[in-house]
Amino acid sequence: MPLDELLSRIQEKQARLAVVGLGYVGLPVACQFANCGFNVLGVEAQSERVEKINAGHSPIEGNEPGLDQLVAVVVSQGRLTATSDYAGLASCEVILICVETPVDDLHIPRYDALRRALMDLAPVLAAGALVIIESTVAPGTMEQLVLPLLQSDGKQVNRDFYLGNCPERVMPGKLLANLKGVSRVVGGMTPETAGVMAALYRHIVAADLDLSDCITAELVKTVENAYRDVQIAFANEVALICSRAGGNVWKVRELVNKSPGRQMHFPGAGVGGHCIPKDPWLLVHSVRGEDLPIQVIPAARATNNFMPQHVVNLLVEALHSADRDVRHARILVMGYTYLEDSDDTRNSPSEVLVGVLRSMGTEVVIHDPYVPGYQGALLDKARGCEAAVVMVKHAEYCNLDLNSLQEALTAPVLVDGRAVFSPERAAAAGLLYRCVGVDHRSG
Ligand code: SAJ
Repeated sequence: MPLDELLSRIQEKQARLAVVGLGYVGLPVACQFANCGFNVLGVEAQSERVEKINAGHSPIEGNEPGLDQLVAVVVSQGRLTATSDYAGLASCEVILICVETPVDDLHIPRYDALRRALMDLAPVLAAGALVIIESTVAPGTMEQLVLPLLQSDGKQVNRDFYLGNCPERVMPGKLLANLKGVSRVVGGMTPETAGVMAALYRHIVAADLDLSDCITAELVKTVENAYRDVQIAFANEVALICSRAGGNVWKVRELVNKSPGRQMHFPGAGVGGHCIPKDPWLLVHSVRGEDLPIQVIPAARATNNFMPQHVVNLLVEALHSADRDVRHARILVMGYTYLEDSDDTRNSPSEVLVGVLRSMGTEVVIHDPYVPGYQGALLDKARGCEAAVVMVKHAEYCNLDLNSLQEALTAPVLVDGRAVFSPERAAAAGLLYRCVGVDHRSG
């Protein structure tokens, strides 16, 4: 099908869409296209997800406003159907690929899911179809991996099919809102393809659609998250400096940000989640092997990864000040998710902290209001513990009565990884208090 014919069918919402991968990226986008009038086929490897979606329910964990209702509506209207079978893609004219693209322990991208999706799609890809990669990939992946796999049986891009890259910018807890309200880079293998892609996304995106090419789209996505990681690492490094230089990084940050053009991020107990710890490595991978001094981005990852250990160090020193040995103590860890008021535990700094403490012989009790198995009355869990360590700034913790906590803890020590409390509030409650980025010796 010529591109202009596909454009018309997209504009009239006649084009049959497919979304491969119905996770926190694919499911919302499949629902939004279905909700605006397209017929959408969702292809998902996990059969239990397929069943749940076809029953009209969202399999996405956590609080995603409007998503469960939207799944019910579009499934009941017959506009969204989920399957594990790739054969149905043969009748689709636009195929969005939204599969995971993790990195391994050596920071090498693991494209198994992407490779499998492309190898299953290539043989059934309809003539004139448009393939759009929404997954975050290392710059250069479209040219070096995606294109060869789709052309593997002799098909030729821009003749037999069209190809583009439109990275997702979803954020957990705001999936549907962000999908509509956040701008997107629309990278086409040709400017004409980018134009057709923009016509498609215009149906569901109210924000800017910035037309570009694939390498730019790949770079923007990985750079925007590497930028955030470096900014957080800078704040964490300043916190480490303040903790020994007699300062309070939280006050320093507030005053630094009054200087025009400064926007110092928040230091803390570490950097978790599914995007920020991974995307900097995808960016760096694109120039692996080049003789370039790529230092800032890897160093930022190392600084952010150190922060859970820094919190352990604060705890060891505080317990020592209270004549306690952390190896024979019971410690309450407050917060196990990677982000406040979320239930998402992926790459959580708390997981690292708990592992370090347990390797030292410390008994660890975990509380998190959002994680099944760690819920319950905080003070009940605190009772009998020597110390409490705050790793996540859940709203529930902000209102905690520190006098009650002091009565429950036996040392009593409070280590604050997110400046939820203050030295003054803690001292008033009789707690021995340590906070990331605050030099407790400076009074
Ligand atoms: N964090 C800090 N200090 C900060 C900000 C975050 O320590 O100043 C920590 C958080 O505690 C968390 C981790 O970093 O452990 C990541 O937090 P995040 O706010 O970046 O949340 P994410 O991981 O959900 O990031 C997503 C990203 N969105 C996409 O990739 C589409 C990111 O680009 C967004 O900037 C971010 O959401 C957002 O702003 O909500």
